Amino acid sequence: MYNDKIKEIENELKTVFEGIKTLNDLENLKVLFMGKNGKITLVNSLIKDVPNEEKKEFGMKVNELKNTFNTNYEKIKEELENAEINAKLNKEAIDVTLPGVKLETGSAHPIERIIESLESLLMSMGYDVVEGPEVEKDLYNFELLNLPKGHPARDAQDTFYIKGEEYLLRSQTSPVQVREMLAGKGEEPIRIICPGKTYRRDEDDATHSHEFTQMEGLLVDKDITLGDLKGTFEEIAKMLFGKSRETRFRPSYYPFTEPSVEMDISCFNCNGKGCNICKGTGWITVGGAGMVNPIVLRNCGYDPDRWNGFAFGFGIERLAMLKYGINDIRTFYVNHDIRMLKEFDRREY
Ligand code: 2NL
Repeated sequence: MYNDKIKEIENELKTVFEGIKTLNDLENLKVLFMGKNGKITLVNSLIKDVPNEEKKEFGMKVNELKNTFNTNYEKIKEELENAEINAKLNKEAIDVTLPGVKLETGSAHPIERIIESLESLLMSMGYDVVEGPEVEKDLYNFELLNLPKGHPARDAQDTFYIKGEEYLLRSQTSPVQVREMLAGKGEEPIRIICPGKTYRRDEDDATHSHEFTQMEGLLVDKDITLGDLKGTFEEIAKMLFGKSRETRFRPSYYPFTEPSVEMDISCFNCNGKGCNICKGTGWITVGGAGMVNPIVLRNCGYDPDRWNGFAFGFGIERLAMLKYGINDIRTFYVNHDIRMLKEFDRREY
């Protein structure tokens, strides 16, 4: 009777694993045979009714049942787990021969490239970069810079005035420097560069835009000379247009500097021999500068008997046009096609 029970389970164990397709099925099977009310567990509990002389053999047979179950269980479990992993690997397989997805990256605008290269050079020379508002007071943009009312350069024809005469769109970045001097209260030396947008009521054409970009520099200290300005300009010229550039100053006029100069570089195209880029002169004007007019120093709170300094200004579009060989200023403002910007990625800066 006990032996029949054992035989029955023994037979069952021969086929019962065949139908198992998932780990879940396998666990259910384990409960069915080895669980608290499992078939093998129940048969095992019959041992108390087995006559003493048969107990040993009965025990061995039940153990055999357990071993058979466990051996099969472990084997099937391993197979199912392997199958599961293989299925997962197949599903997640990566075809390394497929073409990649190209990531589009941005690219700096040529105007920004020039600004950044000037900033990094001048910062290495101890200058701070300072920015200011584009809507300015007439006082800071003109009046304190020795451009009194009635001066031709502040003609309403050339300036965007805003509601009356007190406010305007700045026509240069100098008001930022005026603000710095006023903040310095005639006591602090100043060494700053001021990049930013400026506005003039120009007709737009190949070389003029009503909105353009300037970078001015201002240095105020003691016993500064035109020679200091020349050395500074030389560094800028070589950095932008190459080590073999020569520089020269030509006399000029600005109301805010005295004396005033035009800053020229030897032509990078013909090396000074004369070509169509330098219009046969061998020289190219790249900016203006001068010693800060004592009137401007006094207007801004600096005693011109104790302080002096120089200031310079560059039109960034003009520098970029020269440097990159662009002949129409409007190139910078239209067609912001990444392919146009990418052209400049191949260049040094
Ligand atoms: C040019 C010429 C120049 C200045 C800008 C300046 C500023 C202060 C005082 C004195 Cl606060 N001067 N700026 C001086 C000379 C020339 O710019 O051709 N810019 C594109």
